[in-house]
Amino acid sequence: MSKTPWAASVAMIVTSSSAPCSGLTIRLIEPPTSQPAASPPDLRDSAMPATHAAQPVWEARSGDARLVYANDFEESVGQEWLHVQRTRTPNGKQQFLGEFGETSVCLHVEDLPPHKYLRICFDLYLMRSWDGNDKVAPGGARNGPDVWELHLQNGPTLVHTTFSLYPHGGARQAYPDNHPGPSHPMHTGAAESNTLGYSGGNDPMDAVYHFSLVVPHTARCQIVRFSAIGVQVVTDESWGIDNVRIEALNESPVAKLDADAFRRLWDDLASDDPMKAHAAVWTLIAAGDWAVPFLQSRLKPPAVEDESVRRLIADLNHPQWATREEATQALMKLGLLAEPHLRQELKRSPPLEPRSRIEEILKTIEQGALPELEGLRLARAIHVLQVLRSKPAAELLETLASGATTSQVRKQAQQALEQVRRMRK
Ligand SMILES: [Ca+2]
Ligand SMILES: [Ca+2]
Repeated sequence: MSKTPWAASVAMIVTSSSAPCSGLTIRLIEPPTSQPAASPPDLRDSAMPATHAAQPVWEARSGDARLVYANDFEESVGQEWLHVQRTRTPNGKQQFLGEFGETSVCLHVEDLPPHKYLRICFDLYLMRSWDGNDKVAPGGARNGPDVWELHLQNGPTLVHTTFSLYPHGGARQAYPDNHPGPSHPMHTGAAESNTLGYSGGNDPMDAVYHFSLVVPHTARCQIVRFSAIGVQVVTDESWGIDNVRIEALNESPVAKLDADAFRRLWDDLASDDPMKAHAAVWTLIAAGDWAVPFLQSRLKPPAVEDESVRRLIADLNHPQWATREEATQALMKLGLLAEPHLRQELKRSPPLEPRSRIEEILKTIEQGALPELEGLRLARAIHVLQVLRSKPAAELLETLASGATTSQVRKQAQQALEQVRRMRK
């Protein structure tokens, strides 16, 4: 990997007994004006993985980003990390923090200036035979899933995913989505594949993933936790991080999005290109609470008047076949929204034809898991709300957790809501 332009700005760490959060103080780095770090934040470069940059749908705001921490691990690690082990990649080009196996590695950032958003950038190096979503090896041994997580202590889990690098088992990975979730081909979204010089058996086996995530944040101290969960021994599956960079921002780097931009983001959330969807998720998170009313307008079940559903149910017994058929289709389209009315009608022992039509509609609703991409869109939107974790975001999660939707969506929303409630206590 090429040396990053800001690599010279390694964080200056001082110990201070008067630090507001006790222990270490990370001294604010004012980036030199000649360095690209001083440029206005531009999500076109940072929020979107370089290899799959989707067309941006916003204008980046003029920036107020302040670099508060940077380390490329070429010179030192520093006491802000609980783990200090460094390794040079076999290709000799990079020194990084690692290698690690199944463990958590924490960065303590303290004495942050007043801010409303935090941008967290780093490179994740993955080495050797990560098994992605795979659970069981031939013979019954447990292979995975091999989970990697990024979590803000006392805050949200930003990434909880799996990676696959092993080329022979066909194992697929959750990244760029969260796990459990969909499965994508190995190396999806990787900025580099097999460049670091690691191997498993006779095969080159490593990958580099760029992360650049903006989250609403105001705390003066933050512990950023990087973890691998369920991986095998470090000689078989390992990871490390490099080029860590933290910025404090006073305003969202995403300029206020208009209705068209939100519509495109909504479409992208259900894109069959997972990196496009990933970019939409992190754009909505970086947009902060501007995103919530928009998501609310899309996620709240449409109000259905009881009377109109009752009329459609009555039409199932209409003398004209075309009207009966039309009502059947309309009720199927209403799906879960019509379900309670249909069940109520069944209890009244309707005549044979409407009864068989109602049974058919209910069967379709029960079997009708959401189309795959629609289900993914909802899971991604729920992740946005979980990371935003504001009061309106929590209220919308509450609506979804109890709303007229599939049991899977209700469960995902409930889990997200529980995490948000813990954070908001
Ligand atoms: Ca490095
Ligand atoms: Ca494994």
